[in-house]
Amino acid sequence: MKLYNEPYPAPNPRKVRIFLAEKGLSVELVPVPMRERAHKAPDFLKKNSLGQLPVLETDDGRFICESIAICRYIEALHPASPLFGRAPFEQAMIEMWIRRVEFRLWAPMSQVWRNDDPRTEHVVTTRFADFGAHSRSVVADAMTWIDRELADGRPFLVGEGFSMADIVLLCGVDFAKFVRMPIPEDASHLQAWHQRVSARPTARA
Ligand SMILES: N[C@@H](CCC(=O)N[C@@H](CS)C(=O)NCC(=O)O)C(=O)O
Repeated sequence: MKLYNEPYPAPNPRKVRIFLAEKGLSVELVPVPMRERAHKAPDFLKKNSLGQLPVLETDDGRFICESIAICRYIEALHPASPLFGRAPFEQAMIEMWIRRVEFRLWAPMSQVWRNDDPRTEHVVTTRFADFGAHSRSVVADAMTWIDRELADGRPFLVGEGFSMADIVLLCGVDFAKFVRMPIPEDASHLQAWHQRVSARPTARA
């Protein structure tokens, strides 16, 4: 398998790298330099027509796009130490939290990146500055809400075990900081969770 990759701070390939590291797996990483727009080159568009990273090339030469789909594929091939849960209820909770974090945090965060960050000005031609600025407060609200959810003292988003939901939240929170939206200072439960998951060696993947 090969992972078409862009290093940190790109948050989506990072999800897959952390997932692989948690599984103790390594795959060939193929650099696709986004600064050089390599992800929009005709050859790469044949792999992913949306021109986005990451993409996984399977051993038989097929391509999987979307970070969560890639991780689910790897989980199916390597089910030991499951990161998408074991029992049906746990699986449902992990799915629920992945979706909640994607919709509540990642979606507005992407809008800040696209509409209200000077580093994307040269590529995003139609920008809505007010929408971008407003999205900052939506991200802050999402972090405050997740902080309240974690106030029950559970160590991870879904109870006692680290899961894919934590990977999605970690990569989201770290990219939000890169876009100048750090965890609010009074969000102590989210801060503690962030320190806990960042201390895992796999967070550096
Ligand atoms: N939903 C996709 C999102 C992929 C994505 O947006 N990747 C970013 C890099 S972190 C990208 O390729 N951005 C360029 C673009 O959207 O044109 C996933 O989870 O893989």
